[in-house]
Amino acid sequence: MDRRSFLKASGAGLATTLMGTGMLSWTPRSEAATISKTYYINDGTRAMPDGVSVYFKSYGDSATALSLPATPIICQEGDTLSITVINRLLKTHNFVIGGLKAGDPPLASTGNIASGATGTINLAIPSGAAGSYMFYDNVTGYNRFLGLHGGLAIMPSGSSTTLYSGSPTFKKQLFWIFNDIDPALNNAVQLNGTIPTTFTPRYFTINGLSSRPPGASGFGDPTIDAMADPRSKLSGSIGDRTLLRILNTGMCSHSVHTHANHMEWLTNNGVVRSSVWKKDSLYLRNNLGKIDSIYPFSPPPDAYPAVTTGHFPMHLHDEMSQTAGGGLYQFGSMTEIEFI
Ligand SMILES: [Cu+2]
Repeated sequence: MDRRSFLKASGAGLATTLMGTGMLSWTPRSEAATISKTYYINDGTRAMPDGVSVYFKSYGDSATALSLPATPIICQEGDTLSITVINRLLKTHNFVIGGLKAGDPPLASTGNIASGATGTINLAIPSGAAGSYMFYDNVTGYNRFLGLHGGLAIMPSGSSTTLYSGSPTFKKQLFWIFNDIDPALNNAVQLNGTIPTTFTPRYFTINGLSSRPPGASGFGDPTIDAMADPRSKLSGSIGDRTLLRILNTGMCSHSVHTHANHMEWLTNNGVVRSSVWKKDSLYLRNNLGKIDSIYPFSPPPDAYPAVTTGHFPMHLHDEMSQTAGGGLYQFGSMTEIEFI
């Protein structure tokens, strides 16, 4: 087996085991249920594309394993969310769910969780709340992009194919959570130093990873390379319409650009759009911006001769976000779109 085949084979094996934290799997129910999840607020370091080790905090699945972003939660309207958050760190933290719709409590929160303490949320999901949400820490303005964030998907009751009642339908769904990292901030938090008043990002991630071009260390490794990460990569055949739940935890606005197909643009910052536009680039607002769109997996309309398979990128059309360490091009927020 040559190196390329080996990387493909090992990638496929890992994709299977990681699927539980990647592509959202969902079986609708006719009855409500209680969805329970425990997160551990922890910390650790991760190597950036230029080899620099950077400090992060996360809502981990275990006491010590960093999870960037947190493992997503999926539930349906009518369910009760029962979330337990254990703070393993020395600072006070919390866990809030941003932007549940009007008529709900505007912000579901554990309240402050002191060092070593446990916080809980017990929240009945009302009808009409179907959509995509970010949960995060807002004890400080920066804990969110230090890594304490994740996605919550609320499905319409009984549906596995719609974002909201009457929406265009999809077959698969996943989160794309974008973040921007200024190591000066992360280092200051790690060292308990003075928090910088400026923010100059050097690294850009999708679901906690940045991409690696061919030949770079980690290329093709789904635990390192965002192009191969099953949590991010779009892989489908013609007709495998995929819902993209796009969240921006970072401080930079972005231009999300897909190749081969335009996206069907369903929502903007939590509001259902009055008509569905087809766009190849979508403006993603900074600081909790969010978009839902469907990647239709239609035959690429501009290909000549016509094709139904191939490999294409999703990248951000703001050029800074394709770099790392201030200039390493193609080490930024990208992933692969694979027509199989
Ligand atoms: Cu492009």
